Amino acid sequence: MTSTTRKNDVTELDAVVVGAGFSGLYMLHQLRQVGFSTIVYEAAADVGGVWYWNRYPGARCDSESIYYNYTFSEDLYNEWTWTSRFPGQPEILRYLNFVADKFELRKDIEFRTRIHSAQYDEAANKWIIHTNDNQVISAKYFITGVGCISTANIPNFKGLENYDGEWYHTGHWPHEKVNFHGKRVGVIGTGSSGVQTIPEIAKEAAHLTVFQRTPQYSVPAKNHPYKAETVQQAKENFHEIKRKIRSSMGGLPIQPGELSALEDTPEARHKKYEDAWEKGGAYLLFSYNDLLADEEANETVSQFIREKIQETVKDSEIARKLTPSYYYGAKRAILDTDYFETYNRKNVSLVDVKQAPIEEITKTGIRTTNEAYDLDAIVFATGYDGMTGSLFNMDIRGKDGISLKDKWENGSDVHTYLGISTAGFPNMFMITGPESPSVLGNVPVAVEQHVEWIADCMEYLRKHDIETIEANSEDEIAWSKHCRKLADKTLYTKVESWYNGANIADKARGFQIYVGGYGPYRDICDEVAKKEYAGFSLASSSKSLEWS
Ligand code: NA7
Repeated sequence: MTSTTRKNDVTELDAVVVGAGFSGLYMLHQLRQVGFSTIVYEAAADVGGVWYWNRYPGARCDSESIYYNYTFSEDLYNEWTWTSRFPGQPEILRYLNFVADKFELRKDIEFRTRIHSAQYDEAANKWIIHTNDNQVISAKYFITGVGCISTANIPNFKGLENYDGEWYHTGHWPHEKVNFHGKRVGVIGTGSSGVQTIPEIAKEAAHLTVFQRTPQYSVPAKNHPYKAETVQQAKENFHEIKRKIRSSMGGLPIQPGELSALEDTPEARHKKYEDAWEKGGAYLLFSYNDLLADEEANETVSQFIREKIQETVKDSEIARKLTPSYYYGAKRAILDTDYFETYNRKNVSLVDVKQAPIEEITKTGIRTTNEAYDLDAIVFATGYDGMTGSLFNMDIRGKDGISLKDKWENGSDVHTYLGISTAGFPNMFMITGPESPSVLGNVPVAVEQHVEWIADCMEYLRKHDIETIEANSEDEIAWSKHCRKLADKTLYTKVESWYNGANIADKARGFQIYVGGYGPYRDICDEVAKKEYAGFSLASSSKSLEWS
């Protein structure tokens, strides 16, 4: 157990970490290794982060199992054996429990404890942290591992409180099995969660009505059980895999093709797309080097998927409603198992709520501007308040009592330095914060890079008797500008998505992700560390040092 001290009912620590998902678990392990007293505070009853909460039928990761894990420990990699190409939620949760057990992490995690405020006390150079159960903690470092998509978005539909049926959000699914047998079920939302759960619910429900606002491009995952030799081979190639995914663009050992989609003949291009489609997974988007940058190139792959939808869905009117027109991949690319096929079932219907919006949740179901639908259960697959939502859920205040929410103008003016820290909030680090590459790839790889960088930084500060580290305002403005400049060269900013806050009514729009790739971003962070934390102000108790 971490050696904590208590003074006047205040727990004193070196570091407080928020969240016991991939980020918090590894952060705790790393800080323990180098001797910082650390406690993780977690609102859930156990480890897992989003994988603790996302228990909906069909919940599965879109990254391949053998890459969707930690690579900091070869022993861990060898001891765990994934069973299928894309891991389901129960298996990922078992993995994270295995990690917690192996490294005895639970003894330094306080479960069922939500941090509701963290305020920097400048005179003491400490973060004063309050929890929902009235604990007060004083820590030198405040580290958030809250994930980028963990605060559920339940749209403010009129009348939900009057609804007599059951309702669920995919991101807060009950632990016990929800029984849809013989029931009329409505699913609102066709993002990743909707696309994964719709085929599963359709198998059980008497009737399923899908309420779709924006149609999705989705590619078959082609999930299958792993052969023993595939996993064995991965274990034997651990170092190679680790090296490749850490230096790759998206945390997977796949790099975008070398050609532009427009350099190939239509026949060659079609063959390439067909091959990628057959392989399943992320290959399609990686077929060429400009599918996310060039409108014309993107149209070739978008059209390819549109044709697949029309071939799969038998009813041409339903196929038309399911066919998207925006740029494939600019909204989060999705993998599925039998999503479009599900619309051929007799017990499934599709309602276009862009054309006829939901007006009200009534006592008996959902009423759109066109029609009323009686439902025994409603599933909100309506996503998350992404990127900033979970940070804003805590009242985080830096120097002079300025809140993070105010500094970032409620999300409309986010500035960070490297997505790890923000000026005015000394000794605070964000794991996969806004303006880091975070969600644009295989997230555990991004998590490990941030955790290792932060732990190294803290060791450096301790070794050099440095008391505070704080991002310089001008450097974070330059970083934000750099992020936006890169993003503006892509199609991400030309489509409405949760990446830019457009999924939530009244949320400020802004694309807050570094699109330059995991590997290049790692090099930038390493260079900053090598230059003794260039872009940060470092202060010992007696003197202040500045590099920029
Ligand atoms: P997403 O991808 O944000 O999807 C949410 C879905 O809910 C999407 O289809 C939304 O339509 C729809 N939505 C949201 N609000 C409404 C309202 N008010 N009315 C109708 N439909 C609505 O969340 P997921 O949980 O599926 O996936 C999140 C991420 O988790 C995913 O990208 C992976 O990274 C893992 P919209 O498209 O905004 O028009």
